[in-house]
Amino acid sequence: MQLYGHPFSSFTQKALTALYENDLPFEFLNLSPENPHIHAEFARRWPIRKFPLLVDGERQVMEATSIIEYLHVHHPGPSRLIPDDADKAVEVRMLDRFFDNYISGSQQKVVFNQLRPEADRDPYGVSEARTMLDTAYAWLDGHMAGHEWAAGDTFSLADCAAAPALFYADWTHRIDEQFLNVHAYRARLLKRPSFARCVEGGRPYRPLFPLGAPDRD
Ligand SMILES: N[C@@H](CCC(=O)N[C@@H](CS)C(=O)NCC(=O)O)C(=O)O
Repeated sequence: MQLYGHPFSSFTQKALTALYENDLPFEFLNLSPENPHIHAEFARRWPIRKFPLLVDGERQVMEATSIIEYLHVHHPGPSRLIPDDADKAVEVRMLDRFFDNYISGSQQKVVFNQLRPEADRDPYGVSEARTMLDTAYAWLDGHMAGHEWAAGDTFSLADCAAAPALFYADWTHRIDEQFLNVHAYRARLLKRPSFARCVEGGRPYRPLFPLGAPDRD
């Protein structure tokens, strides 16, 4: 297998977490600027140019969630990221959508806005995104009471989404101190060996963080 992505990209880290969970062999194709040939092949394969992208022989899978679903079906391992129980799987997929849409999506809005020329910035959109993050943190704090992982006591697809989402969201829009369950969950995610490996892989790129990476984590 080959994974196109960037070590500092949150959605790449989501897919990497799943690959590392089951110790799956793959080649990482780093979409960093010094690899123009990798960029060219990636753009040919996926004109939308959002990464990660997984290639497995003849098969190509885009979207981090779909990559994790694909790995679950075709390369299963001891870490079962989607529960066999169909109803529990609904919960996992629902929470995966929560982390992508309301935490990662909102934090990306703030970061991408910062990368725009001053005249093209969208303060209204940023303010909406920050409000959404506060609302999402508050909901998550209640949800995580008594939970070790997002969908209960087993690490899942939802936690692969949550790890980079909360890692970067806290840098972008600090999780209020009152949300103790969210802080504790984020700390657990950062200690999970699969995600800790992603954090280490992205560390050299921290100077690229447009809002300035904090001196922690
Ligand atoms: N819905 C996509 C989102 C992927 C995404 O937003 N990737 C970012 C990196 S974290 C990206 O490709 N950024 C490059 C760009 O927008 O040009 C997924 O779940 O994989």
